[in-house]
Amino acid sequence: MKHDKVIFSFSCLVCVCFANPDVPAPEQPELFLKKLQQCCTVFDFMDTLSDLKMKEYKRSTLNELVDYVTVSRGYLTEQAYPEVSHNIFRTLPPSDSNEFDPEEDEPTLEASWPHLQLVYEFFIRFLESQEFQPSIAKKYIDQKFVLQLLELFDSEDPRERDYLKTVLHRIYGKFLGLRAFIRKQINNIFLRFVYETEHFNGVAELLEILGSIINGFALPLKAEHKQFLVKVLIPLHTVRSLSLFHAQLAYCIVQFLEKDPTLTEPVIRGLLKFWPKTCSQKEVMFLGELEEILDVIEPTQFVKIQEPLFKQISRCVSSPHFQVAERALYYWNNEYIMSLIEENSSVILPIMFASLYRISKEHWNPAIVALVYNVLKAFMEMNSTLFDELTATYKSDPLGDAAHVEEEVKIRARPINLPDYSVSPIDQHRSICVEILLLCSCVSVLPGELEE
Ligand SMILES: *[C@@H]1O[C@H](CO)[C@@H](O)[C@H](O)[C@H]1NC(C)=O
Ligand SMILES: CC(=O)N[C@H]1CO[C@H](CO)[C@@H](O)[C@@H]1O
Repeated sequence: MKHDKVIFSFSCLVCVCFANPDVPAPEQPELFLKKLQQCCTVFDFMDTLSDLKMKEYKRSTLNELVDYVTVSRGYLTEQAYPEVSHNIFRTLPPSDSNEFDPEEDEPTLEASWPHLQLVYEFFIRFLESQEFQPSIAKKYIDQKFVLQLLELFDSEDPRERDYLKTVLHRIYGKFLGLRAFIRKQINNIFLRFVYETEHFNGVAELLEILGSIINGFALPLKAEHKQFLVKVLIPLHTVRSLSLFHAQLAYCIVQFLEKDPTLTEPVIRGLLKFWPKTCSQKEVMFLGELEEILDVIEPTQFVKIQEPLFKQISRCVSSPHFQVAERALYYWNNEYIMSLIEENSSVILPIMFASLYRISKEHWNPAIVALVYNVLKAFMEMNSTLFDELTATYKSDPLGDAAHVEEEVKIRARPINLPDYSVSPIDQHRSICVEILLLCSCVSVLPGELEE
């Protein structure tokens, strides 16, 4: 709740410039300042019965201020940006349970939200105002301000994090001198998150901002950015709560690879290195991300990584977990991946064949067996000579009559209703793209060149 006060103690002073156009000019700044001062009173929202009238009064005043800052023009003079040295942000309330698990527990919602939301709203409009001058405001919106802002991303309240995301994005867009600092601090938050705490609520939001930042990186990429990819983004995959930010993380990774395809090999090797050993849910996420990467991979890069990659895919196909096997087999429904496999079938078939053959004979799940027959059929059509050679190696196989694999494939491969991946990471991914575009749309500096 102190936070409220903070942004206000800042904006009070900064925004004397915006005033009610209906009031004669000399009185405007005074009136505006008065209203802002009124709003600096902070109420106790934990006590739901106290000060009801005053709370409502403050809410409507905040609303008025939001309107002022949106429509007023022509009052932003240098005197309106006086020195503010103490922008003390509130400290976040301690979590109800010490062991807040964002995957399981309900977040603690911010009690003062009816006011806090308007404070954020006001601040964003202020930053977006045509008359806002970064060169003056940078005295107040400085590194310390950014540090405090970043700390608030740990808020349990997703509504607050959503506003913070917009605030930070606007600041990144307008304050060129703070960009390197912001990236460095996000870098630090992530490293602490991966290697020390495994706890920070705003990882997904920070990744979304990064997604749009990466979009604007200039080529060739700086060593610093590549390091961030390899040393920070890839290790983020090891965190237990990956599901909470995986879609945003995959988006950032793909952004990097679209910028610079030569990073494909280190990225895929990194994913293979951190491949989940015991968590099938995470394995499905990795497979989803790999498919997104394969969707944009260049054939020259694919060739470099195909062997270790398909060894892993072959292991996934043989997984006793139905969803893992199914997700891996689903790749054969992707036309671009099929074309990559086909060009290098002499490498990939021998890697995959043993698993597929074994599953066709002994997997417990008929749906998986059916998918496998389809994959075998595709392989047979790609290169029947090679296929025959491979089946021949199973001549003396105790599991069954290898001589008839081919006939069996012809009989048993048939159209299958493919699993519904409508809530797959790819779709999530699309909605993130939309979010990021929205995030960028209001700032003329974005999403173009974001280097300082
Ligand atoms: C099919 O596989 C055989 C044996 O590995 C190979 O010699 C031949 O070039 C392949 N054919 C095509 C079209 O790739
Ligand atoms: C061993 C092999 O077949 N390599 C081929 C893989 O595909 C690329 C084109 O994408 C060819 O250039 C390689 O010869």
